[in-house]
Amino acid sequence: MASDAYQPKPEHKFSFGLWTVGNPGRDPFGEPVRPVRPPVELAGLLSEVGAWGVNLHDNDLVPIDATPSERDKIVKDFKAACAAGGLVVPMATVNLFTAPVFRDGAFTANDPAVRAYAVQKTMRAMDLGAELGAKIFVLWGGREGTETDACRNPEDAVKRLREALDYLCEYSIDQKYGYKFAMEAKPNEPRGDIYMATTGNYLGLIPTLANPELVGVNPEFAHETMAGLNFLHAVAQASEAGKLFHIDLNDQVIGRYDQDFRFASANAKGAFFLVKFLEESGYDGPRHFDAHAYRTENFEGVKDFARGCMRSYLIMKEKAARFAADKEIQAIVKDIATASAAAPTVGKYSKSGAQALLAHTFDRPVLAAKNLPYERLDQLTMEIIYGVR
Ligand code: GCO
Ligand code: MN
Ligand code: MN
Repeated sequence: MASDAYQPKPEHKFSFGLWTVGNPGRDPFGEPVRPVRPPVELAGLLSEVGAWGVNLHDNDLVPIDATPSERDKIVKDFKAACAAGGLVVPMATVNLFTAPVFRDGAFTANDPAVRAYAVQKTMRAMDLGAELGAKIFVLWGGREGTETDACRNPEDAVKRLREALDYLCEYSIDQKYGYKFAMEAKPNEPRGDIYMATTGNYLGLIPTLANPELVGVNPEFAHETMAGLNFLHAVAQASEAGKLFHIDLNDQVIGRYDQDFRFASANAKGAFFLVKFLEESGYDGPRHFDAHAYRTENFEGVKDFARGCMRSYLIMKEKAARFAADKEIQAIVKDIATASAAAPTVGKYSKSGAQALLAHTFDRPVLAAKNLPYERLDQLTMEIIYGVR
C-alpha cells in the first residue's frame, strides 16, 4: 500500500518539541483554545503518531518555580513516559523569553544581574537536558533584540552574547556533557528586531568564539522565510561549513506573522528542495518539527498535524529519489555542468596556473550561447512535485 511508504520510522529521526504538540493555540489576540496537557501525555501522543524524539525547554517540563523535589519527581515521571513510548530526547533548550525578567533580553540585557540569571538558568537547563540524554543544546535568542536602539549599543549586545556562549561552552566541557550548541536565528518576533537575524549572522559570530567547534546553527524554515530569504541556501551554507547541528522544520508565507505551519503545507517547492538537500548531503541529525497545529484544531487535530509533518517529509523524500532516478532530468543536470569550450581549470592557485589562465582567450559568444534549459528542468521538477511524473 502506498501509505506504508510514508510511515515514520526511528531511522528517520523525526522529533517534536513539547511546546509544539503542546501548543494550546494562544495568539496575540486570543486565549488558548486547547487545554494544556502534561508532558507525559504529550510524550504519549508523540509515541502514538510514530515520532522518534521529543525535545523540550526547561520550563516545558519543570515549572519555573518548582522546588528541587518537585523537579526530580517530574523528571522521573517524564523519563518513564519516554521509555514507555520508545522516545529519545535528542535536544534540549532553555526558555529565556517567557518570564517578565527577560523583557529586555537575557544574555544581552542591560542589567548585569539579568544576564547572570540567564546564564544560570541555561546551566540548569543544560543539567536537565544532560540528565535526559540530550547531546544538542539549542539557543534561540528571541528576546535578544530591541524596539528602540536608544537602549544599548548593538556592538555591546554582540560582546555580551559572546561572553555568555563562551561561558556555557566551558560549563559543558567542565561537566563533560558533550553538548553541541545549535544557535537559532530569527529576524523579529517577539522583539521588534532581533540581533542575530539570520543563520548567516551566527555563521559570522561562531568563528569569533573561544570554542567554535562546539557551536553550530539550528536554522528554521519559517525564520529565514520571514526575512524573505531562501531557506535552502542558508541550510546549505551551514552544512558546507560543518555547522548544521540541528534544523527546525515548519512552513511560513513571506511577509506574514510567525505562522509555524505544518511542514510543507505552504511552500511545497521549497520543502522539496530542502528535503532533497538534507537527504543527499549526508545530514544525519534530527528532523525536528518546530510548528504547531492550526488554532482551529482539537487534540485529535494536533495528531493530524504531527502526522502530516512527517508524512509530507517522507513524500518529499520519495520525490527527491524520483528526481535522482529520472533519466531526462539527470541528462539535463549533467549537460548544464559541462564546459561549453575548452578552458584552463581554476582550482588551487599556482603561479604557472595563473599564467595559463591569464594567457587564455575565452570566446564570450560561444560561452554565452550554451543551452541552459532551466524552463524544461523546472517544469519536469514541478511535475514530480505535482505527482504526475
Ligand atoms: C520561535 C522559535 C522557538 C525556538 C525554541 C527552541 O519562533 O518561537 O522557533 O520555537 O525554536 O524556543 O529554542
Ligand atoms: Mn520559530
Ligand atoms: Mn524554532
